[in-house]
Amino acid sequence: MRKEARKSTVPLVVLLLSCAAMLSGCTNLPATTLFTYGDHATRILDLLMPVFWMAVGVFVVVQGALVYTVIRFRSKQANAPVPAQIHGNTNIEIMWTIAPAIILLVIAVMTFRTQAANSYQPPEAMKIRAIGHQWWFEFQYDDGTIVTANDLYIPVGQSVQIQLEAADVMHNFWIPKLAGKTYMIPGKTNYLAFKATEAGIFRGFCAEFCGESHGNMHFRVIALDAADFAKWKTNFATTPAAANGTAQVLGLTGDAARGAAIFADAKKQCSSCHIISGTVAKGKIGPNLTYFGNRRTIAAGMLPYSTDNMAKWLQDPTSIKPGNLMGRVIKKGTLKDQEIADLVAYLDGMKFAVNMPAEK
Ligand code: HEC
Ligand SMILES: [Cu+2]
Repeated sequence: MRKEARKSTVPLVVLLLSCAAMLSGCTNLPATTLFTYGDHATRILDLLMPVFWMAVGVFVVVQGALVYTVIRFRSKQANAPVPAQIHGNTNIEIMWTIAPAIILLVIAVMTFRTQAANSYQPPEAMKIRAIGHQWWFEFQYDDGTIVTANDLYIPVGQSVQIQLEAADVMHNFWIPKLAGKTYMIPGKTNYLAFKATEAGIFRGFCAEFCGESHGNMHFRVIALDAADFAKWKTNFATTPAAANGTAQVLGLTGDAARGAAIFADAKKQCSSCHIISGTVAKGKIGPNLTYFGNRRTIAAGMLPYSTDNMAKWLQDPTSIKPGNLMGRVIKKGTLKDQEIADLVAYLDGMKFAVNMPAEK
């Protein structure tokens, strides 16, 4: 009796769960492709919807015919004889060859048009270089004068052309609400052009399995109104000009000054993997940490940005993000609590005001 009850509830639960999963696709979740704010993603959606409804039409016709046949021609008596077998009706064969061919042709034409529109590179687009690393994204503006990571700032209403590259293995650049997936391939450059139509913060993901922390390789696109974007760029370009990056030159005091000294200290190794503009830190293995205080997240979306989370990261990067390259050198206990507090004060202090739009 109990066994039977379980048998009948399992399919129901599965059905309800899959309905919930399907319906959740219809709400404006951070990673949905059904609510778009960029031309590239909108063109894909404009292809998806008609194809979806055509598929619904085919489903209804085929399943309708099947259900009708099953009910209309079911045998009403037990041990009925096998009915006459019909095979190779020429008219029907022609009909169900031509009808799908027409549907597929329509879909093919629509697909080629979308592909052509989405691969067009407007010559006036603002050029930004994006490099995929295990497991974070690097962004360069103006031939590398401005370099940041994991937060991609773009202007609203203007086409940007992302020049996609990879430093180690293949990655894939995807911003569900703004632009479709494009590969980042070592030794090859791909181009992706798109335009954000509204200010907002949008989620981005690596969409190609690229190793242990592939699932932890996220980024944010921060689309700012033209004036705010121009301000961001100007502010970023005016890094504290200090050839040797000493605390005095940077105008730092207290914890932050000590943090700057630790960061610059070759023995602590931060400077051999990270760059901070205007300082002695010139390492190219990890993300550029210039104006780190402006970041939205820590370690490519692993933790929301906060000084507490930064301390957690510095205590033991591996426990936060398995396999990450920093964890090979900075292990639990490498940094003392006071050193962590100093580094956090230093990194958090490097920021300027940005008119942040809402998460979308
Ligand atoms: C062996 C090279 C290496 C060393 C040494 C190193 N880091 Fe890192 N660091 C990295 C890499 C690689 C990442 C990116 C990890 C990821 O997201 O996968 C990173 C990430 C970070 C981040 C988060 C960056 C972001 O964009 O969210 C901070 C902050 C940071 N490191 C600070 C430090 C400090 C402070 C030190 C010195 C105590 C240090 N690192 C030493 C390689 C290193
Ligand atoms: Cu990746």
